[in-house]
Amino acid sequence: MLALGTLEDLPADYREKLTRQNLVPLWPSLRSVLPPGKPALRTQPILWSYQALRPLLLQAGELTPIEKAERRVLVLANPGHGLEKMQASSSIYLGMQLLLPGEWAPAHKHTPNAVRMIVEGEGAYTTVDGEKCPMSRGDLILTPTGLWHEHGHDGKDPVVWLDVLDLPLVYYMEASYVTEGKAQEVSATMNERGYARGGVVPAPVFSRSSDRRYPMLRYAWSDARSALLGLAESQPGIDAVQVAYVNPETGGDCQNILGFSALMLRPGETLKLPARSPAMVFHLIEGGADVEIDRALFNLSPADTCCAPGYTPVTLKNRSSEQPAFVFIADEAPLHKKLGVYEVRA
Ligand code: GTQ
Repeated sequence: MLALGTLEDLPADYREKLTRQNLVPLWPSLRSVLPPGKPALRTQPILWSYQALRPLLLQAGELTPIEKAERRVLVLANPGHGLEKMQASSSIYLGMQLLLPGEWAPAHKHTPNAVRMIVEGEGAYTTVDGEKCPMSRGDLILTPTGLWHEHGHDGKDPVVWLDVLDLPLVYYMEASYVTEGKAQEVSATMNERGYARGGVVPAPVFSRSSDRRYPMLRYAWSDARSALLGLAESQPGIDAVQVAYVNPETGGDCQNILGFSALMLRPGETLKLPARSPAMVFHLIEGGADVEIDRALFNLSPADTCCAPGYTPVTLKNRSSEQPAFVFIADEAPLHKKLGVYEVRA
């Protein structure tokens, strides 16, 4: 590829004239905005150890009352983007949130989509659009764009969950904002029970519940886990024991921008994922797994979280030859597919 002219090749007075007119020559920057063959990836493979972050999160509980935080979160930031950007990847934000017994994180709604993957503790709940969603380890709770949500805690021990938002993208779009609200009236709880059996959906004769853009807000881990075990048993030849969190009315991705799935690594299994354009996040729910991303090798213990840049092959390995390992995955695939830039490389 031909070397192009640089800024320094241009006379200083010409450059000043361009600047005064808010003009920029393309050719000195062409190779950096359109690098050959593969994007320049800012996202680095990074591991966030739960054992290392947990004491710091609990300390935040002592240092900062909930009223002074609104959301008491330590952000899992990727140094490749600069920590202050609070990004795990170009479009994924990750945060570990702590709620102590009796605390309440007040109602608001915002344009970015969020999900929560519950990490530890019992007795907390998120109320989303009037639906009370109890939290237990491994449950996935959606708070899609524009829906009111607040968090409460009636239990005895600290509750921690992983927030996954498309905030970096929505912020970049200059479309990120919040609206504060009053405590919601609870009008439903665990609507997802109507979807607990695959293949049948609520269909009352007088109204179709598919009118709701987000019919399912809570995905119980007990259901996802038993679906994975059932899949492994019924289809022993399957490439990957993986289930996607979908909108049960449409079968499509449960949210518009980020995709979510759960993966079971069978005892002794090594799974090679092809290089795909979207960045990915792996959070270990149960078991022990090694994740190889480029030249990085991470040994994940339960509640550890790591991220992989796009266009990079990833190998996941179950460390146990006796027990399955369970991994929660978030990725940018729905975004890439909608925008037409999705790629899988052999
Ligand atoms: O719980 O609503 O990690 O609004 C960041 C922004 C959590 C939340 C985050 C939020 C929330």
